[in-house]
Amino acid sequence: MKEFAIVGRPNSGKTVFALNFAGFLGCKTVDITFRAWDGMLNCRHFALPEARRELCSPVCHKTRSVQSIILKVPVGKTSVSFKLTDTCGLAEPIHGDEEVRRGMAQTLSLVRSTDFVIHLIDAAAVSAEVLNNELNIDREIYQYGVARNKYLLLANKIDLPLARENLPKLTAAFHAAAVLPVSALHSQGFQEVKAYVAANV
Ligand SMILES: Nc1nc2c(ncn2[C@@H]2O[C@H](COP(=O)(O)OP(=O)(O)OP(=O)(O)O)[C@@H](O)[C@H]2O)c(=O)[nH]1
Ligand SMILES: [Mg+2]
Repeated sequence: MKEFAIVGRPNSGKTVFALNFAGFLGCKTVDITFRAWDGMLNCRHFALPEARRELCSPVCHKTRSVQSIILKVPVGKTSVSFKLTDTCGLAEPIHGDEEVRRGMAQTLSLVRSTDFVIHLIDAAAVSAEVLNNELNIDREIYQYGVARNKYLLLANKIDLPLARENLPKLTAAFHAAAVLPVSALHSQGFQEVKAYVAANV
């Protein structure tokens, strides 16, 4: 089964995307497997609204380890299972909290082993740094993803006017990648994401 890893900065909307995409694919409930940095597994069953309440937050680094959901996407006359894995957000500074540092290391390790990278950027929060500095974490994920080929960039929070304003700058700066505008919160642009997933499962 192919794995699709959702990566990006803290607060870019990864967990909202994972849960609402599961809803878009027809799930009312999800079984989430949490894998701690030391390999400890824990599986929990959630109704989607409950998962959103418990796992999403405007406070950075809400997600601190990988959490996976098995989903199905229609392909032709059949449907194919895939693993959608949400991750601890990546950022440049060495974080003061050991759990976050371990979570980020786990994300970096997953980026190397996963079949496909879905990179979320908060399009309402793009700075000159994100657009131009090659040492910026978003540009590093982009360079790595483009080189590996199995990579999709989602310009998230496109429901916000600032995000729509920034979109042309983002697509120009990340021109070697497919950039899809989405609103994880409102499930906008999900049909296009689904087509990408179906083409790569
Ligand atoms: N307006 C808007 N807000 C969004 C969207 N997607 C996510 N958010 C908000 O952004 C905040 C962060 O969302 P999360 O999904 O928890 O972000 P994350 O990337 O998982 O963050 P970490 O777990 O901390 O790495 C929440 O307050 C969400 O409601 C979107 O498409 N539009
Ligand atoms: Mg999260």
